[in-house]
This record gives sequence, structure tokens and C-alpha cells, in this order.
Amino acid sequence: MKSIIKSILSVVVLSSVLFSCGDGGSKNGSQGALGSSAAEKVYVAPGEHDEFYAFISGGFSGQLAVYGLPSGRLFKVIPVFSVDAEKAYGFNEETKAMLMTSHGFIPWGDSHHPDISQTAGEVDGKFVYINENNTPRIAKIDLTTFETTEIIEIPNSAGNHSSSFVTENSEYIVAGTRFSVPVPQRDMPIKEYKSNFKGALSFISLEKESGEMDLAFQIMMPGFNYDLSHPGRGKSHGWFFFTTYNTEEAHTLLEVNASQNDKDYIAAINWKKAEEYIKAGKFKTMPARYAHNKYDEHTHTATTTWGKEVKVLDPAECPGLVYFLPTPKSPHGCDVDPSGEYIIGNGKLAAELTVHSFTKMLAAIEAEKFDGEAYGIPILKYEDILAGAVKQPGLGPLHTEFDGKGNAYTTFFISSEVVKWKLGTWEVIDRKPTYYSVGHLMIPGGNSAKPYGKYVLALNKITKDRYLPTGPEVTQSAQLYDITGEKMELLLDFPTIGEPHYAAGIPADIIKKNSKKFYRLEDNNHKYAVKTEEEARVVRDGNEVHIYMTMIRSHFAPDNIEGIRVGDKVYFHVTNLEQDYDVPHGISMIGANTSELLIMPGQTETFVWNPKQVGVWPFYCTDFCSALHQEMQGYIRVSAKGANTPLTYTLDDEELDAE
Ligand code: RUQ
Ligand code: CUA
Repeated sequence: MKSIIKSILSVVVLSSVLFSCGDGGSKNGSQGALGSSAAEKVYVAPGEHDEFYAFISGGFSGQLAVYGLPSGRLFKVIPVFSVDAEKAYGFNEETKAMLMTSHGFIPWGDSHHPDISQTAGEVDGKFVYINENNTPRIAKIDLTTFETTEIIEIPNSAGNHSSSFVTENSEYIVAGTRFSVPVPQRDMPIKEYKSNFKGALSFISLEKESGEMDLAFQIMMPGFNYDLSHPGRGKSHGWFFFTTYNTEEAHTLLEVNASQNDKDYIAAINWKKAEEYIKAGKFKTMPARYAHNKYDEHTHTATTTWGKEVKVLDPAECPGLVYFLPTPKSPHGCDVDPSGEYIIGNGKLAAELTVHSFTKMLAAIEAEKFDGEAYGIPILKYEDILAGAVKQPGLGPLHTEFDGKGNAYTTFFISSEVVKWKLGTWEVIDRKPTYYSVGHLMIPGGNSAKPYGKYVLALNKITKDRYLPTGPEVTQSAQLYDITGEKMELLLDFPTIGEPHYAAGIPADIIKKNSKKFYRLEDNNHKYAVKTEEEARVVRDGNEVHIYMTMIRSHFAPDNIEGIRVGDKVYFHVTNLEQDYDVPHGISMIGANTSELLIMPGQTETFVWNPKQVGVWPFYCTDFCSALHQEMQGYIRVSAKGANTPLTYTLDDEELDAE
């Protein structure tokens, strides 16, 4: 988004005054809501549940937040690409491997586009996939536990933006490179960009049951910028569409140099054809090193394996694999309607909204009516594939979603509005302001054959005066509109975590029945788990001390440990013995250079403590778990380096000698 903001900065400054603030700001917005039954429509009575889950990306927070709609209440921030001290993600020994990459351990990421897995074209609520933009990765979140359970790194890629959208039976998710780069990476002059840099489009296959990701193949495209993508569906199932900009192949001052061409392209990829080429062996195997991190629900531990190569298809050598659809002008969003017939390219700098017809595209391909080629990829004729255009829709179109009733909703960043228009007639039906400068929008089930067209959520980039000020950094925000009538109705503003990019929504009933209540102790295969207090113990191995600890309302076992020395490396392996819903315990140690642990019932987690000072140091439970939570504590006696204090610990008031 930042690049768009820059490239149209001058217009933005002007128009945000004209359109946004001038529109009346918070006063008008809230009066509109007061003048109707808006409050009632978003009111979820105490103890009642919301109708939809919304998974909203955190952008530069690197996380994914879970909200309820229509209330806009925040339930959970799921740590994905950034460490999270609250949940010990990336701090405890078990999850560090989740953030491993070919560049080493990376504590931060930029999360953009969540998408929910699908069965037969409908969101099935099993998994959410989300891309990381900065160090190209895709994560899988398991919707029984709402935890990140897998992250795969994408090699040959940079700025993983056109990602990670799901095909209609969760066959694939994709990862398209925003920045083209030398492939393989090497030391070369930047001014030799043109025709030497490449853009990899990656197809990641998904295992049917587990949803596990596998880098199936890459298509090595010309050195354009691949911005966004969406899968075909229904009649266009088997195809994937990617918007491109910078078909000029500029490498400096892109805001000018990449805005020269009147039209860029949507790249139409026939991935079923790609599968045939792979089967026929028409690929090159390229060496590649990428991390593949998996969290095991039974060992409660993540491990990294390393990918070593990738199958690469060259479109120039694979006829029928890729076609270019000319699309005005630096298109951003690339959206496919629920029927699979219409492909919408939102040209950021275009006066109209271009809609391509899949049927016409196939006919033109059949007739081989091409308008030349680029790097061996046939270019179709704009007029031949055009379904229609929405005239004067607004300024700065970004993204489009659908309500499943024949209407489309497009966001306009510069004119700060959501515009409703009709598929087929292309007429504008309604427009409503957003506060302010909307990026993505989301209708639950939006990327599927079956949208739940009750609400649209606008994800705004700028809030200015909408909320109480909080210094120079003000909150980011979403806005909820009722779309059941002819006209849209603004119902609610609510703040979001980080910068919301895309979001995914789904009826709550599909997910909530599968939500896990706790981890079963008998299934806990963690290497350092102890399942009863009797097994709790302390073991020294040279400088390393391993504490096998349990927690249950409202004590730790052991709770007093003596004989630790300065310079030791002390591992707290802590198992929560509870087998009940909603009884986590936490643990933290004074002076530990890491986060607390927050351990779910049946789970084991580990943190490392390096005692640096002689003394008797307390630890305690960090989660208010019972009436006697404040009693849930213990002490560790630390002696000097080389001291011979015997290693002992207390269990049930009894002092025991360590092994
Ligand atoms: S976008 S800068 Cu999803 Cu419109 Cu990312
Ligand atoms: Cu256990 Cu507080």
C-alpha cells in the first residue's frame, strides 16, 4: 500500500481534503448511524455470540486478529510472523523454529492477505492461510486451536504480495513476487534489471486433510511486479489471475517510470496445464534453500526442515500456460466474481474499472487472436476480452468483493468510498464514504462461490479525527456496512490491530463447533512433559539444569529448588496438568531475558533462564487462575559459580535430592 500511497500522493493530499474531511468527518458519520437502527444492528447482547468470525490481518504487526461481526469485538490476536511476549510465541523453546528462515531467525513479519480454506467452492472453516510480504513466507493457522501450525518460506521471491489466495477445493495457494529479482540471486548491477530480473509465481499445494503446504512448482515470469491475484472458480476453475504493474521494467523512481504504459497486464495462468507440464517432466530443477516449519500438536513443538530445490516452468517453453490480458493502468486488485466469469482489474491510475470476460478470453485463445507477445507469452487483444467497464466509478480503485446477488463492491482509495455496482450492466448503484482512504474490503466468503452478502467491512488506511487522539500514532480502523438493501448503510467503526490489509470472514457456526477446549494430557508427547506431580524432578547435566515442572490450581511442583549456580543454563519445562476448559496457567521468573509462558491445559512449554546473581529468586503464575492464584509461586536459590550447595527440590512439602 505504501507504494501506492506514494505514487498518488499529490492527488491524495488534495482529495483527502476534498472528499474525506470535507465530508464532515466523525460528526456526519455518527449522525448517519444515529438516525437509523444502526446501533441495534450491531448490538450483540451480553453473553450472546456474533454471527460471523472476521480474521483481519495486522499488516506491519505481522499477526492475524480475530473479531466478531457485527459487533467488532476483538477476541484474539494470533501470533503468526512476529514474536508475541503475551503468548511466548517466538520466545519459548517450542515455537522459535516457527520463525526460522534461510536468513536465520526473524522476529517480525508483514502479514497481508488471510484466506480461508475451501471445499467445493465454499469456505469450510478448517484453516486460514496468510502471506508474509517482507521475507516471503506463507503461514497456516489451524481453526480448531486458532494457532499458527505451519510456515513455509518461498524461495526466488521478494515482497510476497500476490498471496495467499486459495483455489475452490483448496488444491493450491499461490505466492507471487512483488519485486522481481535476479534468479538465482547473485551479485549484479541493478541497471541491468531489464530482461535479467525475473518474477516467480509459486504454487503451493495443500494436503487434503491436514492442509499441509508443499512448494509444488514455480512459473518463472518476466521481471514485472506481481501485485495481487485471485483464483478462477466454477467455469474458470483451473486458472489463476495475477495483476502486474511495472511492465516497463523500471528499477528506479517507479512512481514515474512504472506509470508510462497505458496498459499493464493481468497474467492468466492455466495451472491445470502447469500440472500436465510437470507430469511430462517439462520443468527445470533449480537449487533453492527454504525453511519449512511445522508445529506438532502432540509434541507441542515446532521443527524446521529445509527445502533444497524447486521445479521451475518457463512459460516461453510451455505453450498454453500463460496469457497476458491488457489491463489499464497499473492495476492493483485482481478479483473474480462468484460465477468465475468476470475478472476485475482495478487500475489504480485508470479512469474506468475494467472487467474481463473469461468466456471471451477462452474464445480469443482458441482463435489464436493475439496482439504480439512479451518474452514468449501471448498477449490477448483488450477489445476481444472486455466484458465491460464501469464508467467514472471513483478515484483510485483498489479491491472488489461480491455479495452473491449480482453486485460488486469496489474500494476507492483516493475518493475514500465504497462503490456498489451491478455485474453485467456495469451501472453504479450506490456509493458511501469511508473514513478514510479505504484499502481492502471484505464480505464473508468473499473469495468463494458463495459470499454471505449481509455485511461489507471496509479496511481503512487513515483515521485522522475518527477516534480519541493518541499522540502522533492514531488507531487503524475498520467500518461495517449493512448491504442487505439497495443502498449501503454504515453501521459501525471499530479499531483494529496494526494496519488491516485483507480480511476473511465466515459464519461462526461453521467454526465454533470444532473449536478445541484443551489438549489431552495422554496425547502430550513433549520430550520433557511430566504427567503427574510425582514425576516432577530436577536434573543436572554439567552446566545445564532441567526442571521438569507441573502446574495445577494453585501450585507448582517443585516449588523450591536449591543448588542452582550462577552461570547455569536452567530450562523450565512446564506442563499444565489441568484438563478443563479455559484454565491456562502462566509462569515467569525474575530477571529472565525472555517472556512469560502462558500454558494451555495439557500443554508443555519451556523457557531458559540464565541466573546471573546470587540470591533467592521468586517465580509465579502470571494468569489469574483461581482464588489462590496469588499463592501460586516458588523460589530458586542461586549460589555462586563453583559453590557446592546440593541440588534439591521440594515436592509436596518433602525435600528431595536431584539426580
Ligand atoms: S494491498 S500494500 Cu493487499 Cu491493496 Cu497490500
Ligand atoms: Cu495458576 Cu495463576
